[in-house]
Amino acid sequence: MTEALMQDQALLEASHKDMANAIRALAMDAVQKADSGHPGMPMGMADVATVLFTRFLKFDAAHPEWPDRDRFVLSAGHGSMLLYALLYLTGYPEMTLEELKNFRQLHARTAGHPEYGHAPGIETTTGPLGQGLGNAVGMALAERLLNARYGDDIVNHHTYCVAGDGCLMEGISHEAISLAGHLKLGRLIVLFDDNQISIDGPTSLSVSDDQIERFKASHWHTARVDGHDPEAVALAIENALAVTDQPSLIACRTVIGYGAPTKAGTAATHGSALGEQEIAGAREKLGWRHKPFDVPKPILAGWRAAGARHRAAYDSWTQSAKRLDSSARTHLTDPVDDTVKSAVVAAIAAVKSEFSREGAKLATRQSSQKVLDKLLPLVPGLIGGSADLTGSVGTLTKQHGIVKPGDFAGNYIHYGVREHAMAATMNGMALHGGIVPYGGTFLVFSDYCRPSIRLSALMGQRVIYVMTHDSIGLGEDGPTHQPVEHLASLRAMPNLNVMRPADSVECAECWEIALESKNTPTILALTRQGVPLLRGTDTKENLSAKGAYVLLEPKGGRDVTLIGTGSELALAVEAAKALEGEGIRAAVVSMPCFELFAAQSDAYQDTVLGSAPRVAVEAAVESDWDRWLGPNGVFIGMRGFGASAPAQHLYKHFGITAEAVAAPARDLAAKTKG
Ligand SMILES: Cc1ncc(C[n+]2csc(CCOP(=O)(O)OP(=O)(O)O)c2C)c(N)n1
Repeated sequence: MTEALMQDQALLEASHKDMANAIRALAMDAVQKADSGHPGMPMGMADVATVLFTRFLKFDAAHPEWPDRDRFVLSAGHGSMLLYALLYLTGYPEMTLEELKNFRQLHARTAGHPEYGHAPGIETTTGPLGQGLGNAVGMALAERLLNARYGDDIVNHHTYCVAGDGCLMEGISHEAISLAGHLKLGRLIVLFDDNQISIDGPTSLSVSDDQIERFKASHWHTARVDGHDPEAVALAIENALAVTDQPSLIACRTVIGYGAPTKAGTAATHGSALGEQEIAGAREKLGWRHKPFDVPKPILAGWRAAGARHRAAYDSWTQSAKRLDSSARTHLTDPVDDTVKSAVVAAIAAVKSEFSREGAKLATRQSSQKVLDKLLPLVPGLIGGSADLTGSVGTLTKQHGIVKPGDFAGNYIHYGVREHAMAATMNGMALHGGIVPYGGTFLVFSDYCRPSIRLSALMGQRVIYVMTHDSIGLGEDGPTHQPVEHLASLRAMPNLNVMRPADSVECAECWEIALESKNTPTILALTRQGVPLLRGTDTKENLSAKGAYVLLEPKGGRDVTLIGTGSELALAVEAAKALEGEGIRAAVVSMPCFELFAAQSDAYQDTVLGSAPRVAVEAAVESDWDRWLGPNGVFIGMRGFGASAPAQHLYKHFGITAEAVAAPARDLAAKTKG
């Protein structure tokens, strides 16, 4: 018998019931051993997952990196044992039985919630409910975008997402569902674990939405099935696959903790170990008479056969991919390879010297648009968009084509007023591979994206957030629109580069860094108002890449160092000039990115900051500026919310002026001198 025939045979011989029970048993056992975790959801969804993984999901456990695999997203991330059990059973080499036994332990691949990068097969980090659903929309969108570019031979897969009541209660679900329906993402299939239980008890305590009607209203294909009837589930998936111009929702009515003799169907199974007695009862009830973590050979063989079902499809895909030219093949997984990188470096150098030659006063949002115009033809995977602020944030260029419902040839997405889903969708696109997503909104609305920004950072994804109107400098729209605490709160997030360029040259440099930061997302905090060009010379090196650098060094040593970011760097320069007239030697340091500066050597930091007393200026709250200011430093910035007025009046009103910078600098310099 050939290997393929033997596998078919093994899959045929293992019964659906045994295979699903293997998931249930592993989930019960791992949670019991860890004495923490969520057994109810995996036990309830075991039948649905078994049908999906043994009959539909296109994957090859031996080649988890296959770009044309179907994506499986466990949005209900607390049910992580469902995913870990599936990865082990189907034979992903890195998900061993040992890992399951170490569930939730330090350094195990089996973290409490699935973490991207811990093991192949974990397509995204989930746990904050609803995020996975947003990621799945992004993956389904990425698939269509790449399909439009590469064709069916190369990109032709589906995205499946398991979401629970919690995911669908979250606000992000509304945005994500609505966007997916609008764009006609027919390759997206959501399997809703409709068990009517969440932590507090029955969902009737808090929600009475008709989910089917809700999805229908957003133009989804919908179905309702008994989630414990494998044939009904299979038929529903088949029907969903046949619908190509609408995403599909399959509401699977399940029993949480299915098989647990006294706790099934109750919130008691949601988030804690079942206990030895209940587990013994469940083994009895399910007819699973095997020891903890023991999956009998024929059942495991059935599962392993499922993990290898698509080997021939994988092989034939590899043949097709060989026919691609080598750069197209690389860009499928690495959209900023060395060739693209050197083209970007050259383009940025050119645009920087253009900016410095022209010397124009430009808002950094405008400079950003000009930079994008140059970058777009060079980075085929660059996909832009904005949350209904396209004209204001400068994310669209003449080079763009618009992505339309069912038409994915374009490279610009009108996300609508859906900041949260925009961010989660961008995470999904970046995770899918082949795409570098960027999206724009006002910096103040980073709050509306924050849970997803946090996941971009945690997962180390190259997602670029173009966030404009970055201070009181936006003027008349007033304090609701003026970020004051946002820079500080974003800077507090690990693995996020918060970049606030001071002029068009720095703006170009920040774009270059953002594109090269493969494992770090970027916030580009950009101005609404025009800012003067400060880097008229010295444009060759990417000075922003070190996070901070000396813009002006006075002759004969420093009496004081003035540090500025973004639009306020010009105030520092103006103050330095005024001080120079008084015989005070002030250096000016530009600090577009705290995080990159913090990563420099002590020696470099010391050279930039110097030993003279320091004054920093930024139209935002002080927060952790003291790390750069030293013991006697002075901060000039905001102390509370802004106000509605023309920008120049606001700067004066809040005391953020060149004179306000010069005054303490004068005092500090006098103390040093005296
Ligand atoms: C954004 C967010 N809020 C709250 C939680 C905490 N939490 C984890 S699971 C859960 C209930 C989810 O209910 P459901 O989706 O029905 O899962 P099931 O009880 O069926 O396992 C909650 C509130 C979370 N993980 N994420």
